[in-house]
This record gives sequence, C-alpha cells and structure tokens, in this order.
Amino acid sequence: MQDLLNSALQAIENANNSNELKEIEIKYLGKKGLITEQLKTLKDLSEEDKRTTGKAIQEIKQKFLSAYQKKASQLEIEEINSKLTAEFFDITLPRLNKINHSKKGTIHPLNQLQQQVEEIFSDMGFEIADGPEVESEYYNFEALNIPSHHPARDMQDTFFIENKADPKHGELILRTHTSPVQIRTMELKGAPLRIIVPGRVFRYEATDATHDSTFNQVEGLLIDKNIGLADLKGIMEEFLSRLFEKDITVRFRPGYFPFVEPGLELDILWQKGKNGQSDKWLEFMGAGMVHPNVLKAGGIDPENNQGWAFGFGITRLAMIKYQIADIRQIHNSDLRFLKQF
Ligand code: FA5
Repeated sequence: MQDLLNSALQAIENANNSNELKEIEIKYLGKKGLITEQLKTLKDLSEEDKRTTGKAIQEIKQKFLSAYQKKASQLEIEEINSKLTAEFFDITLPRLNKINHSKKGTIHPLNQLQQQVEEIFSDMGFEIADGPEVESEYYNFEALNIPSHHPARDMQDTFFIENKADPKHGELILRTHTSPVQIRTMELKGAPLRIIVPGRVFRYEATDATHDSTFNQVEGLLIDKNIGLADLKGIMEEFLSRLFEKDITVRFRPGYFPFVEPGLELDILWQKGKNGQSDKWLEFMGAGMVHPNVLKAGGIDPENNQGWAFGFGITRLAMIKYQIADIRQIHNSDLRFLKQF
C-alpha cells in the first residue's frame, strides 16, 4: 500500500495540466480505481483486520486527496496566468495607419442645410410640423382651393397610388408640395399658428439639371391677427441673411397660386449690377396671403384671422449655397460627391 501511495503521489507531482490530473484521480479513486479496489477487499477481512487495513487505506486516500488538491490549485493558477499572458493586449498602442478614417460617415448636405433652416426659424418662434408623404387629393389640392378639373392641377404633375380611392378624400397620391400640411396643422391646432414644414415631395416630371422627380421643400405658415406681407419680407430677409452670413435683399413679384391671394414670388438680389449692367435676381420661392377658402377648409374663421404662407425648394437652396451644378447629384449617393461636405 505504501508503494501504491508513492506511485500515486509521484503521478500527481508529474501531472502537467488539470486534464492529466483528472486522469490520475480517475485511475486511483474512480469506480475501478486502484485505491477504490483496495477498499473493496475489506469486506473479505476479519473484523480486526478490517479496522486496521481500513484505517490505513483511509489514510492513503486522505494523503492522496490533499496532494491532489494542492496540485490542482497550483495548476489552476498556472493555467490562469498563461491564459492572461496569451490574451494580453496593449490598449495604449497607437492606431494602425492602414485604417482609413476618411470613410467615417458625414451628415448629408441636404440634412445639414435643413437643420440650419430649422434652427433659424426656431429662433424666430416657429414650430416644426410634419405630414404624410402619401397624401389624399383632398389635402393636396381641394382643401388648397384647387378643385378637380382646375387647370392649376396640371402645374404639378402627380404620381397616383393605384386602386386606393377614398370616397371622402379622393385618390391617394404622393404629395406634390408641402402645402397640404398647412390644412392638417390648422385642423389640428387652430389659430394662431407659426410653423415651418420641411419635407420630401414628388412630381411626375422629366429630370434635368435643375428638376428632379423627388425633392425637398420647406413650407412656412403664419396665422394671427393683423398680419401683413411686410412681416413676411422682414422674416425672409432675416432668415436668408443668417443662412448666407451676409445681408440679403429680397423683392416681391406678382405670382399665382390658387391657395394664396394675393400671390407672389420672392426673389433674392444675388449680384448688384456694375457699370450700368442690370442686377442679378434669383427666383427663390412662392408665397402670398392665405386664401380665405383655405382658412375655412382648415376650420379657421377668415373674418378674424389672416396669415401668409410660403414654400421654397430646399434642394434648389442647397444647389445655391453649396454651388452644386446638377440637382441629380444630391440624391445619387455618390461618395465622391458626398465626401465634400
Ligand atoms: C409650390 O409648390 C407651392 N406649394 C409653394 C407655395 C407655398 C406658394 C405656399 C405659395 C404659398 P412651386 O411648384 O413653384 O410652388 O414649387 C416651389 C419650389 O419648389 C420652387 O420654387 C422650386 O424651388 C422647387 N421645385 C419645384 N419643382 C422642382 C423640381 N422638379 N425639382 C426641384 N425643385 C423643384
């Protein structure tokens, strides 16, 4: 038995890792282990021998277990340490140059501009309103004083959604301008109102350098008592001067939109004419005093309230501000273009 113990202790001592140690435990203490087998022989011995031999085997077992546990914890520490060494990484290492940081995303120029527009109008007390891109004929046309068969419907060629007629609101369409949100917000909030509506609009037209079939507009609507066009002129000059970071002069020209009366176009003075040449004006947006029929459609009493509205193409504004020659570049997701902003 002393030999058995010696060989067991020697095996434990020589174990290189916890798997080998586990094998040794099975070899000596498993169901058919060498020490276990010794215990099984006890039943054939006399009472006297059982006691002495039993005690001796138990002592061997205890010595085996204590050597085993000592070795097990020693191996465990060794194994943790070697794992830590293998998995060590240096968090202070400088980055590898081959990682191309120019691939980091940037905010799309159109969104950058929209954020700026929202900020400036928010500072002037305007709230930002929203409406659906899939709109009904009622909100896009009728409520804006454009009945069906009105020639003005041809001014904005329309995408229709197939088989989606709604008896109350007419066909479903892709909105052709942000003006339907005027009616939706009047219905929702009533007077007074001071909102801008940035949003995407759609027109069924051929594209060229200045026309796209999807583009973004910003609608403006102010309704209160004793409101006039002088307020509109002041607000637009303030807005444009802040946006272009220089003093901007604007002028009104007569214009026609069925939902405003009088209707007008607003131009920006872009270049003062030198040496007797005429000034260069840029067409910027449509606007006018909200038509009484439109106020009525929105549930606002036209006897006691007035307002003005405007709508400009922010995609065109982006072209002016960032000097983009072709509007179609704005939506084609070409990284060589987008990385410039
Ligand atoms: C309108 O859409 C009116 N709803 C604007 C308005 C609102 C007038 C409130 C009065 C009161 P218009 O169709 O002109 O108007 O479009 C307004 C702006 O959208 C244009 O000045 C232009 O900047 C832009 N725009 C129009 N068509 C296109 C297009 N195909 N591609 C890019 N921008 C366009």
